Amino acid sequence: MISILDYGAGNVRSVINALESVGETVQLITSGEDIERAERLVFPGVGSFGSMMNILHEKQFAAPLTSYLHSNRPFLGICLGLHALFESSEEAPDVPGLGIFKGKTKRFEIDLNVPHIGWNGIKAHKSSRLFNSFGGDEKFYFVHSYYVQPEADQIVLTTTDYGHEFVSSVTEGNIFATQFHPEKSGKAGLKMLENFLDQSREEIVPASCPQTTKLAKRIIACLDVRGNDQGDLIVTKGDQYDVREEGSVRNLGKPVQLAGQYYQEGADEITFLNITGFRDFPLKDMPMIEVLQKTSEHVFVPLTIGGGIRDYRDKTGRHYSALEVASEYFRSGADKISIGSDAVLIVEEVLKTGKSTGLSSIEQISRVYGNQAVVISIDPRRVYVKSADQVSHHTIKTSIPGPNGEQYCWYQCTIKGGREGRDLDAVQLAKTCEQLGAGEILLNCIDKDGTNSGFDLELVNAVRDAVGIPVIASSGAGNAAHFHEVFTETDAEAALAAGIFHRREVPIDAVKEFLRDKVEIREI
Ligand code: 1PR
Repeated sequence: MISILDYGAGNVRSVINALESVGETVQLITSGEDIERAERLVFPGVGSFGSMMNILHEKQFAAPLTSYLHSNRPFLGICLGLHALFESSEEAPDVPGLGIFKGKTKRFEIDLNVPHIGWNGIKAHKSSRLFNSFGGDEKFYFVHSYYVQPEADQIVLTTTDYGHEFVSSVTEGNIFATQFHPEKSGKAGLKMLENFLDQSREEIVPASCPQTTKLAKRIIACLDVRGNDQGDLIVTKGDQYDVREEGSVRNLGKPVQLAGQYYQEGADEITFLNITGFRDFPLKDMPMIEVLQKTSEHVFVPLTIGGGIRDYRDKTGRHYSALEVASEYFRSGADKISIGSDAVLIVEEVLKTGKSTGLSSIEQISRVYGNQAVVISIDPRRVYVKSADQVSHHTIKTSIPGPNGEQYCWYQCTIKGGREGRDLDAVQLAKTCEQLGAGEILLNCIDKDGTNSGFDLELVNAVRDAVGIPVIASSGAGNAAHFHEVFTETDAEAALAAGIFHRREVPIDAVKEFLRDKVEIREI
């Protein structure tokens, strides 16, 4: 039996699922007495430091948690569950931490993108049972903007490099705490959880940790999901967003089963897009919630869900906020939500009024769940112009001239799955969303979608250069070399594909095989 400290934010479901998958029985902590009684405790922190500490105090968890930690019973802190152990955090300078360890949590000030999102390695500083059966080249999933700076070197278990070397896990006695998420780190993460649970395992130092760890480029499998004409939820795939073939919605498989298959083949993340979410209210019928719940039971890499995340009023007049919709998704196993149409409308309003309200879906969700949890899915389409000054939008000189020989184009944002073009360009959208609190850009391209002709490198470079948050290149992958191309000719952090994976033309492991020794990737 293991107890999980659920203070109400983020994706506790993933941690429960991961622990259950390695054979553990899980109990949720609901009171201070539960903490006092716990024999083993996992504290998965998600969200922001200040709100986490406030909730710990409000729920009267802080004092029993502190005494639990002083009792040397087994403890595993994850992410904010690591930060909580220190004295303070730059994320909320006026809010003290638990102060179990001397030191503080600092924000990355580096030339690289922040948050640090993705799979990175670890360098062991001492022996531990957590490393049992590890070779040293395993990668783990990180997603954070802050890192801990302990005063005592003796507690450092691992460090990782991102801009500079930082402490990625600490240990003292039976306390372990990791910056990375073992529950989202595939087989290596599950193995680490098993090692934590089994106190009899031998302490080792992995044979060969890297001298410098490197963040891997991520390969993401995307599942566009919708109901077909018979009402079944299926994975479909469009050609330039048209998902119908001879009048019927193309059916490429079942969402939960395909997600499981892609996880086994080495997908670094799975994204579900409910492509008719703009017209259906996601909390009315719950199929996507069920898809997430089932998927997160056996897929231990990050899950993103998009489609229909916006404020909504139902027929009875009841108002649902985008935050409520997102919260339901997080509770069901999502790590990130992606916002498409609503982001366009929000940015249009911000540009029109010159200010943000603080109430938009992007702002509200990122405030509660952290920037890293908010992905903006952009569905742009090329619009050719004769000269750059013909429009007020961000134009590029293109190497792919338009139908009338035009040398310039801009990327028009669309809403409702490409059905409606707006007077807003993708670069402006991405920049404004970053300012509002988005943590990542999922950059689709309607012209390239389903064409197998490669990613739109010009689009990726234009958006990549404009923002400091990670960019996922999407649309057009037709072979493994296209992934190599997008990773070497742009600075995209991740590449997403759908059709080639669904049609088994190029499985994910074949993409990784091709990239091996050319581009930093995660091996499974
Ligand atoms: O607007 O917040 O409700 O979100 C709706 C979401 O659904 C958006 O993220 C939007 O991108 C997506 N979407 C809507 N309609 C479609 C469609 O295809 N008819 N799919 C759609 C978007 C694009 C990618 C695709 C890549 C890779 N699909 O997700 O997977 O282009 O494809 P490829 O590798 O086969 O080229 P909201």
